[in-house]
Amino acid sequence: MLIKKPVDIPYSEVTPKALYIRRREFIQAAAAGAIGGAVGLSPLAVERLTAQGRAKLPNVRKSPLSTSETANSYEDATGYNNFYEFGTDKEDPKANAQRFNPKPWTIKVEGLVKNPATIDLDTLIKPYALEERIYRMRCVEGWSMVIPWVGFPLADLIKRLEPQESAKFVEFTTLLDPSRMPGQRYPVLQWPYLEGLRMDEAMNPLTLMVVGLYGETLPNQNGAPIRLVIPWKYGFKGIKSIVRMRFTDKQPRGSWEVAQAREYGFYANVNPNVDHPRWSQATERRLGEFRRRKTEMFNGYGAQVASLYAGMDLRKFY
Ligand SMILES: Nc1nc2c(c(=O)[nH]1)N[C@H]1C(S)=C(S)[C@@H](COP(=O)(O)O)O[C@H]1N2
Ligand SMILES: [Mo]
Repeated sequence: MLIKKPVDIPYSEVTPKALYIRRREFIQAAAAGAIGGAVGLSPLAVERLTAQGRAKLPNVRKSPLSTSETANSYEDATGYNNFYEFGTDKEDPKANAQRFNPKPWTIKVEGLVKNPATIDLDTLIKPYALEERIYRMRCVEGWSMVIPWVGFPLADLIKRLEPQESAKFVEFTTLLDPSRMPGQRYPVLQWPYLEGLRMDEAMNPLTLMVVGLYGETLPNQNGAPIRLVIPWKYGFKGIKSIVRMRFTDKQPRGSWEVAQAREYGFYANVNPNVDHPRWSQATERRLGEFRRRKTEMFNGYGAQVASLYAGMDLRKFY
C-alpha cells in the first residue's frame, strides 16, 4: 500500500533509476519497520507548503546545527526585509507581497546536470524531512537577526539531481514577472535576481533550501515558496522565490555584483576585517538591540566553513 501511492510516481521522472530504486528499497525497509522515523514529507506537509497563507508545518525536527542564541520575533523576521521585487524600503515587502500567489510553482533544473527537468515544487520537496535551523543572519547593510528557518540541506537536492563532473558552480534565479513582482518595473537591479555558489559551498551541510520559518510556511516577503539561506554569507546571497537552478563551469555574476562589483563580490563571506567600500563591517546591529555587536568572522560559522577558503586572500575574494 504505502509504497504504491501515486504520489511516488512523479519522483521517478526526475530521479536517476539507481537512486530511485534505492529510495524504494529505503521506503520498503521503513514500511517494514527496519528504519525508525518518518521518511520525507507527509502528504499533509506537501499540501500546506503549496497552499497560500500561514500554516503550521507538521513533523519539523530540531537540528543540532541551530544556534542557541535567542531568536528574533516573528514580526522582526517578517516585517523588516530586503526583497527589491516588492520595493526597496524594509517595510515594503511585507506591504506589497501580500497578494503574491506562489502557487503553482516549478523549478527548472538545467545546465551541466544528468537530467535537466522542470520540477513541480511539491515533487521537488517531497523526499525531504524538514528541519528547523536557527541561524544567525547578517545583512551587508549592517543589521542582523536570528531566524528559525525550516528547510532541508541543498546538498541533498544536488546529490539527487546528479550534476556532471564539470559543474563547478550552481546558479539560482528568482521569478521574473513584473505583473506579480511590481518592483521589477524599476531598473534598481538586474532582473531577474540572480545568485550563485561554488559547488563545495552549495554542498556544505549549513546551506539550506528554506520553505518555512517559525514552524510555518514561508511568508511571501521572505521568499515564498522556496529560497536559499547561507548563514556564513551576507544576506544578499540568500536568493528568494527561486524558479531556476543551473549547473555551470563558469562563476555566476549575481545581480548585486553586476550592479556594483567593487562593493558586492561573489563570495560575500561575512568578514569583520574587510570593509564595504562605503562602511565598516566590523560591527552590526541585532534587530531589537540598541548597542552594536562585534561581527564574527564567517558570522560565527568558521568551524564549519573556514576550510572552504583555505589559502584564499579574502580581501581579494570578497
Ligand atoms: N530575489 C531576491 N532575493 C533576495 C533579495 C532581493 O532583493 N531579491 N534581497 C537579499 C538580501 S539583501 C537579504 S539581506 C535577504 C533578506 O532576507 P529576509 O528578508 O528573509 O530576512 O534576502 C536576500 N534575497
Ligand atoms: Mo542584505
